Amino acid sequence: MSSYANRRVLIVGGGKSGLAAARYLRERGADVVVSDNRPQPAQMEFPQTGQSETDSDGFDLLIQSPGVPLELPIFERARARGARIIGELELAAEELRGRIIGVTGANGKTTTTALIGHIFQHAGRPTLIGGNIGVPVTDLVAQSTPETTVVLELSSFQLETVETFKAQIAIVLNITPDHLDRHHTMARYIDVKARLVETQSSDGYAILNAAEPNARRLAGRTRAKAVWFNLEAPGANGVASAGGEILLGDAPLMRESEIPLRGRHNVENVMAAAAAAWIAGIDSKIIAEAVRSFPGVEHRIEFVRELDGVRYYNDSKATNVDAAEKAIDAFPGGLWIILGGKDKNSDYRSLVPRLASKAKGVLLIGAAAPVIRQHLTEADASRRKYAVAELTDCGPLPDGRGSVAGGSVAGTPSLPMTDCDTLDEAIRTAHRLAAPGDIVLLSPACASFDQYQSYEHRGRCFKELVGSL
Ligand code: UMA
Repeated sequence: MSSYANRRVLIVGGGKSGLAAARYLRERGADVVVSDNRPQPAQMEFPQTGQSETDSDGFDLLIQSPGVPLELPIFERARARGARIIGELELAAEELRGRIIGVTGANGKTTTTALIGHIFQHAGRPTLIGGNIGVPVTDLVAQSTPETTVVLELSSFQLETVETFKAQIAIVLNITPDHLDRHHTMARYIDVKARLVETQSSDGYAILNAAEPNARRLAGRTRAKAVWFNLEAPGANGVASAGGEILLGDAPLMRESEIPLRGRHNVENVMAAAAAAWIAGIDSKIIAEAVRSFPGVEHRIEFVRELDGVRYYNDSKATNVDAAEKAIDAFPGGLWIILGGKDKNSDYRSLVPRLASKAKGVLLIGAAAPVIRQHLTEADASRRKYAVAELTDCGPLPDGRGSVAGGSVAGTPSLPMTDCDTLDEAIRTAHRLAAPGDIVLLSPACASFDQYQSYEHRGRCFKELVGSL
């Protein structure tokens, strides 16, 4: 008999993850109730309750959905009386079989997860893919066997409650600021991400980005063997890139130019995925073949359409500043970039140097538009002041550049920003203003929840609107 038989379990958050956990527990005989802070459909298959402090009374096991913060009073009270609080990942861990590859990072984890799945499938290995990528981990349990490779994209929200979950191969791509509205400090965000490697044992492998300090430092927090990938400097014991060639240890894998995805950050994703396949004993020819045939991930610098010589790209998955920077880096210039959505206490100032050199226009949408405008205006003003200082140092130029006129600098134009409110208006504005050769890029640097159900929903809307131009 399952240890959950007749046990009362409260699922907190009745979304994709919560309902999968509820069904999983019901199949094991548990008495499940779902708590949500929004009214649920009348035909909801489970008994429901609200999300006030006392709604967890009488339950000694609570399953937290990824999007529900652990600091809610409903959890505080349950915790105070000794109830167990775990996430859906930890729930699944008990029965999940096979070799588990866990992928985390602020950015690149969806692409890397999908690519690892693609390589293992190409190599004929039985493979399951899930986690934050959109498939709850409990939904994979029934299909998993000791021979399966289970590739999991894991967000900080999912790792927050990990106790016994253990990845044989863990990948940490990068830990740059994200979700600070939820985790509050960078230190806390790093601690949560570190759970992925902290639970590994000494026969496991931690694939870490040697070029990213926060990921690199996790080598000191794991018992697993560190395997490095490094875009910036070749090194022993890992995957490197030298002279445009990716190397597995000392052996060439493929040329960077053969990767069918835009952007240097995707070279890192390929290196990390190749390291996982290499550890699993997949032949390097098969790895390279699979990378070459990888179709990419929807909503990630996804080409949508060319119209009147203007190319439109959907990067709705760029829900933080670092991801948007990587997307900007992937293009040579001529950008009309759409920024905005739901702010996550982010700092948008670091976008300015890239925008100043590559953007023809910044189109602001959603609830975050005022804060983005404020940050970009401030950083742009100091950029232009700095440019004045530099020009003045060199003496005035013959064409008058370097002189200050009315508080602005001739030759150092300010960043052109337009408030568009909605995606629809932003696309129509870009369509009106863009010239042949330009790029219209939705890479919003924000979550989607102010105007959309998810980043996927926002990306689909973008594609539909662009399709209807
Ligand atoms: N809810 C509450 N109380 C709250 C907040 C939400 O009751 O305080 C309820 C909502 O009303 C809703 C439900 O919780 O009914 C939503 O639950 P959820 O936000 O945990 O979302 P799920 O539908 O369960 O989807 C989750 C992940 N969502 C989040 O982490 C926000 C999905 O990742 C994941 O694909 C899915 O589980 C399956 O594992 C999405 C995501 O945005 C893609 N992830 C973040 C990201 O990538 O940046 C981390």
